[in-house]
Amino acid sequence: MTTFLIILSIALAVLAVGQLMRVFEASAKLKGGTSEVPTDAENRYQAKMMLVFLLGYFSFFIWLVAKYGDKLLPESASEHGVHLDNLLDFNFAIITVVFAITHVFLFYFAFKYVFNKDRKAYYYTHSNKLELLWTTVPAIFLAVIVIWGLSEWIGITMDETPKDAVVIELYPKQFDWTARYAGSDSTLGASNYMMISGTNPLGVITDQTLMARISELEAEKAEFQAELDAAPLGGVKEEEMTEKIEKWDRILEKVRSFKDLDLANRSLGNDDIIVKSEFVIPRGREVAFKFRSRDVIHSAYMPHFRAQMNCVPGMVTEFHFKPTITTDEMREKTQNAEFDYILLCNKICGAAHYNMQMNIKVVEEEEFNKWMQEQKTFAESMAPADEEGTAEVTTEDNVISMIEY
Ligand SMILES: [Cu+2]
Repeated sequence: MTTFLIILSIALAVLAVGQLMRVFEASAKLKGGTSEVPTDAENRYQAKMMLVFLLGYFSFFIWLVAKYGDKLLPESASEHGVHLDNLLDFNFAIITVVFAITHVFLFYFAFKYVFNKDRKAYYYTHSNKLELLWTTVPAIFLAVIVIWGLSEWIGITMDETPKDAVVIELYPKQFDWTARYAGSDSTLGASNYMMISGTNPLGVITDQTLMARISELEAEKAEFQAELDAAPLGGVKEEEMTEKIEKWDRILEKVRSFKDLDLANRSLGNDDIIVKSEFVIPRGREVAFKFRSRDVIHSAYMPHFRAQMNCVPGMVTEFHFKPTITTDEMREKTQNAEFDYILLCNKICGAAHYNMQMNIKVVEEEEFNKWMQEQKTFAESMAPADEEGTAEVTTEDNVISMIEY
């Protein structure tokens, strides 16, 4: 309501000023005193106002930079982030210099060359030298910016990741994130969205999940079959159930084909570590991120690390970076005991998009290794609650007999 009233008052004020101007013009015409051509005094007054505006404009600009200049981005906490900040500063420097020069000229010349009936304008049409100058100089600056930016981009997306990198998959869905560590073998286990179930939110393919998924799909199909058998012939229900069964057959066929992954591949996921709500990364070691998406396009944004990547359904995107400041150090630097690094979704992906975030904790390497040891591996977390110890890994024979019964 307040906003509406403010907008209404502004609109009315603009209207009132417009009407006043018309009254003023009409009365001036009646008096017959003013002409359309301004007098010399009026011109000199306008010229001086140009200088006043120039000063006010720049004072305001300097005040803005002084007051809000540090509000752009928090301190960078990754190695390449510092380079990116330098690149951004380089851009700002160019923009500021050009902005200052052009605007000083614009308003100062309006003042200096105020109308004078004894002066004739210099007729000047073309200069090859000038053309060359204002084409080449910006071209050189643009080339520097593009090559600089591109080399940073290649550095975090295409350069080979070091062997000792921590490999983490970030898996978004509407509306949360799940992180999966590659575990001791540094390789993420195979995965597929058709494998996703209540206990396997990322669809990781291991012998155990494959068996479970197949029997789950079989059971669901049997349920649909029972409903189909009970449905009256020719009804909507019959059509619906037939379609469902056909769909389930297609999924089953695909899921069964995962047995073609060799045994080694089906065991890669066993040591993976899946965490929610917060993930931990070590300072000073390269972290290689891989992104998938379960539903729509999301975007993994980690502002403190100057990193952002789209997460696209059906493909894997990736980048890697090296964190340089631990969470504890950052808390000290920012004088904020509650500071946390954060992963945000930066693509408006639906109603609860705003809530799609995950804390990131940067710790020293020893602490990271200790934390990793404390986490349950995927195989352990899949073990039924009534069974003690690690999950039993099924042999290939068992899987195949399950699949081909
Ligand atoms: Cu999202």
